[in-house]
Amino acid sequence: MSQQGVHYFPGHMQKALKNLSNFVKVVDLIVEIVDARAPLSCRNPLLSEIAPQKARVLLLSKSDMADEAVSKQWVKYFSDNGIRAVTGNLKKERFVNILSQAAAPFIFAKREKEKRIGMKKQPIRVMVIGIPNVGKSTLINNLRGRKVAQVGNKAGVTRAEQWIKLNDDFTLLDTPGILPMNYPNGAEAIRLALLGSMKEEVLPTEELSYALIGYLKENYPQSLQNRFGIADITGMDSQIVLIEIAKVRGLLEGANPSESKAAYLLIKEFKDGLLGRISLEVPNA
Ligand SMILES: Nc1nc2c(ncn2[C@@H]2O[C@H](COP(=O)(O)OP(=O)(O)OP(=O)(O)O)[C@@H](O)[C@H]2O)c(=O)[nH]1
Ligand SMILES: [Mg+2]
Repeated sequence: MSQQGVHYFPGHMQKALKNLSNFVKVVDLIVEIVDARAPLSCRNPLLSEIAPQKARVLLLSKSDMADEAVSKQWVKYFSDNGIRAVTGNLKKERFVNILSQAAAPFIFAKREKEKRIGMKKQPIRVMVIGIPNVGKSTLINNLRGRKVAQVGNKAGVTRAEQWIKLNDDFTLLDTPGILPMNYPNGAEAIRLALLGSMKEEVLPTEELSYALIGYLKENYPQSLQNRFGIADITGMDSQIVLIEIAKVRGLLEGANPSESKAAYLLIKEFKDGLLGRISLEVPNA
């Protein structure tokens, strides 16, 4: 996965970044969400470096779609680098306890201080940040126990910040996804496009599908067996793989198998997690 650089920074992200630097002043804890399938590529330096003095938890979302063994390696990798990291499925597991546990020392310190200065109990303010489509709003809904924030499997669903009161201990801030302005490393941009964190128009679907097939060939050669009946793609030309997919699914252009329709379908099935548990990067790769 190495292509030329990509420049992409929509106007609403510029505004969101400016807002963030104001909000960050009033929050106690930052939850930075990254997709477990490519956690390093998902870390936006504009966000990772914001307010380094504030307490932070790195949450690797979508564990149900990632390669379990690789996710374990990632959690260890971040812990080894002094970053508190947890992984999970935001649609299934209850995260309230994880949040309470992560925030326990801050709650304690805050309550002590309030007592000392005779102040009324204030909730811990938690800001949820990350690039688009990693599950920020899903986490908010998960914690709240019902749908209070809009979610969707595409980039840019949340457009404005929103405070949500959870209970006496927590208030949450949902924020719009923000990407770095430049991707000098095209491979990172490809990963983010495959995760649905970049708008589909930014990178052409066929280019993406070639990158994905190339990666699967080396790392998950049997991943197309279940959905498309292609037993092993090792040694297969990427174009042939697309033609096979087109044949199996009856995707035609005129009388011929359509490579572009197959590319679109393959990417969609990957994004929906239908190809199985696949991670797009491993630590120190
Ligand atoms: N399978 C799975 N899907 C998830 C998980 N977390 C979130 N999703 C899905 O991922 C998509 C994006 O979730 P959102 O919560 O809208 O993401 P966001 O980070 O708020 O995105 P923006 O508002 O666009 O920045 C939705 O289709 C969610 O249902 C998870 O842990 N597992
Ligand atoms: Mg959102």
